[in-house]
Amino acid sequence: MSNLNTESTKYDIIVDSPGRINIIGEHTDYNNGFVLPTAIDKKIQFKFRKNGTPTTCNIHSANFNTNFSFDLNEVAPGDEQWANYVLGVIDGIQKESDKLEGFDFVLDSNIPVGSGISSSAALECGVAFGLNELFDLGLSKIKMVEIGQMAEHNYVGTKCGIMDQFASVMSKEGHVILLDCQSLEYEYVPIQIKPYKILLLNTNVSHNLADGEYNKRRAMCEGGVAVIQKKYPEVKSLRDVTPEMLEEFKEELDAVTYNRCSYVVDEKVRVLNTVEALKNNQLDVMGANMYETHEGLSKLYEVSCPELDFLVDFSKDYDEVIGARMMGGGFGGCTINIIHEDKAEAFAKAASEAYFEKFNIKLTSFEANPSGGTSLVK
Ligand code: GAF
Repeated sequence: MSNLNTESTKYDIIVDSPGRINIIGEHTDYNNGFVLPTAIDKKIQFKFRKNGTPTTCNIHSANFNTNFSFDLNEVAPGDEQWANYVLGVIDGIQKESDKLEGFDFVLDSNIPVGSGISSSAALECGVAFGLNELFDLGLSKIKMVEIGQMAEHNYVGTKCGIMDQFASVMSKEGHVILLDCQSLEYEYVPIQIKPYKILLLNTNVSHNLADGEYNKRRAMCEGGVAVIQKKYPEVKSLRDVTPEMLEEFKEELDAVTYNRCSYVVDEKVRVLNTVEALKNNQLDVMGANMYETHEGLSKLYEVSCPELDFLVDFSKDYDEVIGARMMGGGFGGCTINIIHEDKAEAFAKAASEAYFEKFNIKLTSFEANPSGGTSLVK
């Protein structure tokens, strides 16, 4: 373990595992709806090697400058949160295969943690992908995606949907993925938006109610479905509910549950509409839908925060921004902005100044380029 992180150490394989953005379709994945994500050019790089022991594993995070060791026979959630993502993946792999032996890996990331571009899925999927290669486990890509998702449920406690892990593993450069989270059927849609580009503004806040509130949103949606099912037993999730059907339950559902369900039901329509717009190069329609999504996430689903709302409102004064919204689980992280390439720098600078003046927090910004999924570098 002593030389785990030195340049001279020999590694067997190198894996890149990316973070993701999502054009539209937020909080729809666990409601069996549609999403439109892609991996981006921000990633975690892993170097793996077998260490010749039967069960000892050592990992090193260059970002946290921390080591963590464990035994393959004693895998369980612990106090070290970042390691739990890894341990959850090991647990999932061991349910599928008995071929794991002792290994070491180091990881180095340029994904800003807590920015809503899913460094956690990149971590889970990179570990699953790397160990699959290292030990020739024969796991399919979908199996790795599912193992990553279950690690988050069982070892971290977030009952997430499948979008982040799917995007991290399955993405294709220059495309977004229209994913049906019910059937897992998907379509690669080219994202040709020149002269516009995708700019992320990172609030650099991460309000810590995120995990508990996320699980509460999911439970509320399921509660709404349970009520609707009494009249419509064929409804299995909010995916199956139309706006007209939901309207029938306006009195019966409490106002908060009704609002949550209403956002999800409308978002399904917006995603499909946005895909058509993208295919027909109607970027103004795509942008308008993104603003509507933000409104729904902020007022009905209540997963935004003052910092995100401020940045989205700020963008509305700029004609060069055709769409903006909060992205990911919410309560902090980034806004995604579709902006004319000639104006991106000036807009980011103005947003940064206004944001600092309002919140006394430094805004960071970066361009996001749709990229390929988890891959073997060597
Ligand atoms: C988080 C979750 F991990 C995803 O599954 C998804 O629900 C997203 O929030 C909201 O769309 O990133």
